[in-house]
Amino acid sequence: MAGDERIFVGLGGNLGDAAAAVRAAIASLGALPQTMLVAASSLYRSTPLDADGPNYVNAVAELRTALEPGALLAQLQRLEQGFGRERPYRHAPRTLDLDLLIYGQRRIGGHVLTIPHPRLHLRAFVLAPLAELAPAWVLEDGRTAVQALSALRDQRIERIAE
Ligand code: A4P
Ligand code: MG
Repeated sequence: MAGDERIFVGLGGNLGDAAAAVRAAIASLGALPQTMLVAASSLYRSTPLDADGPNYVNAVAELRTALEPGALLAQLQRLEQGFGRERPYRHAPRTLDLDLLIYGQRRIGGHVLTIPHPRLHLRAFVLAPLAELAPAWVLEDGRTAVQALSALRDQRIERIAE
């Protein structure tokens, strides 16, 4: 049913009960057509980076899916809408943001979809949950997720207790 590439989706939110939205969205990812939820990271609380508003709740989910990248992105955007996402301006506070971080070894360059996500290696709120699920995953610059995370100690992020 689902494909055999490892796929990672980043989740984030900083409006309303963001932890509840992220947990519900993880469950919704597992219910997408031709898709299986392989694993979900812990939830993390993080200070907004290049953005304003309340602290974020972030997490990463690993999927397997038969959906091609463009079709998966469309499903992620549909889920964002379902969670009441509005887009008044770039990096505005949001109930739920879903980013397609990694789709196996695929590299896609484009405005509508860039894979791997171009900013993932700069963000502790992505790398900490990713490192839980795939510590040895090698990023485009040759570093592992754990190595890239260790260079970002100045970014404030903490794991939320279960
Ligand atoms: N797009 C291109 N590639 C992708 C991809 N790999 N995954 C396009 C998802 N979308 C991708 O996204 C804008 C456009 O990016 C989409 O139309 C899609 O076609 P958006 O979700 O509408 O807007 P955005 O999230 O405000 O912008 P962007 O550029 O995706 O922002 P980022 O880089 O995701 O940053 N701080 C903390 N602590 N935690 C956060 O989660 N998030 C952001 C958003 C900033 N600061 C944060 C956090
Ligand atoms: Mg986004």
